[in-house]
Amino acid sequence: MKNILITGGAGFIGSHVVRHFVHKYPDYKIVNLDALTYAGNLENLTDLESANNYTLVKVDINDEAAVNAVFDKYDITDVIHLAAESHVDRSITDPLIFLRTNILGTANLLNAAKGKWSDFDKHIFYHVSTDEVYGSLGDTGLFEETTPYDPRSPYSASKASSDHLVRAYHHTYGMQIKITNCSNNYGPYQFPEKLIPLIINNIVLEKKLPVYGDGSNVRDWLYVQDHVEAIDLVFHKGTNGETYNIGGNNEKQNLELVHLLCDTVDAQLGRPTGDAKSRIEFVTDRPGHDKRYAIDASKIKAELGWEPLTDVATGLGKTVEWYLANGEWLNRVTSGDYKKYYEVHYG
Ligand code: NAD
Ligand code: TDX
Repeated sequence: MKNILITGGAGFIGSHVVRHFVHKYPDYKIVNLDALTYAGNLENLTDLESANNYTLVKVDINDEAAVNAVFDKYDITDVIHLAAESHVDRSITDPLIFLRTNILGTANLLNAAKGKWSDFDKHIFYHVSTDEVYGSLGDTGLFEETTPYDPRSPYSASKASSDHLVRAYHHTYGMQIKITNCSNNYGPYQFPEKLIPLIINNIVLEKKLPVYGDGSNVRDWLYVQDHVEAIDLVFHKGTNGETYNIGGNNEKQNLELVHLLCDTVDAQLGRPTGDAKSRIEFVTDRPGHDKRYAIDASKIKAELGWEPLTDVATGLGKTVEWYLANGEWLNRVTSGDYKKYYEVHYG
């Protein structure tokens, strides 16, 4: 019997992970622990409200008593930890909340698990992390699991710290842990502070399309469902104590990606080709902007048989379709605080 605590399950990736586990494993009880910050949205999960193997608890991972109470009440057997502050730009203007949630919050969860679990062989603490912990690549090379950590933003430094803490609980206390470091995800339900949904939203609204610097920075894009399949595999079959890199094999310069998005949205909206592209604006670069991320995902392929299945053209097509069909979701998440954030960040 598994009672799995999924943290951050009301966010972008978390909601896909929760939905996947609730549907695919009816024998598991899934407890979604989420503080419902600006990035957490119950609307991402309305289809699960009637599922009888699913519960949501609104709890902050920093709240020691509340987290312990959840472990006790639901007899938590395993953790898949996604809750985090996740946006690099926000970490540059307000680092402390990233340290609190991503480092101290992770330590708090680890402590709760350590206090509750008597036989570590029977329980898994799975930590979902990012490729940004490895730093920034030049024109060549790939991040491997053995690449030394070199985080360069407050966000990536906080995620690197949390990775180290999870490994420390494995080595010091013998906790069974798994870590994955994944490249940039995209797909439905992503909050429109991140590049892809922000650009889609701005194209729809005929606003400027802000590209940092000269648009030559490279990211490796992965469709979120491919990430979810990897998490499922690593959770069930990954080796205790190991790290696996996950990547999309889809490197794109930001400008090239924005061009693709412009063409895709224009086509789906029946606007003339070139309409959106005319609104691209090169804006002040992100401080410390990592140049290039690219992943060597050969370990997870060799050990667990995982490969990304969705190419960028297909994934972007599906993503744009989803955002255009869910205009009300987009309107609601971009009202209120988002307007203030946008004004301060983009002027
Ligand atoms: P997100 O910002 O969309 O969602 C984060 C979720 O965590 C939200 O539901 C939020 O309410 C919740 N949360 C935040 N602070 C909390 C707290 N103190 N207590 C409880 N819940 C809290 O993030 P995402 O993009 O879905 O990323 C999920 C995880 O995956 C993060 O750990 C992130 O570092 C990692 N990751 C993301 C990407 C990506 O491209 N988005 C890539 C690799 C790894
Ligand atoms: O308005 C923008 N203009 C722009 O040019 C925004 C928001 C971003 N960018 C650039 C910066 C990056 O090079 O686009 C690229 C992608 O930016 P984000 O969507 O902010 O993602 P990134 O900073 O690469 O980090 C993401 O991937 C790794 C997630 O936010 C992290 O949570 C994850 O760990």
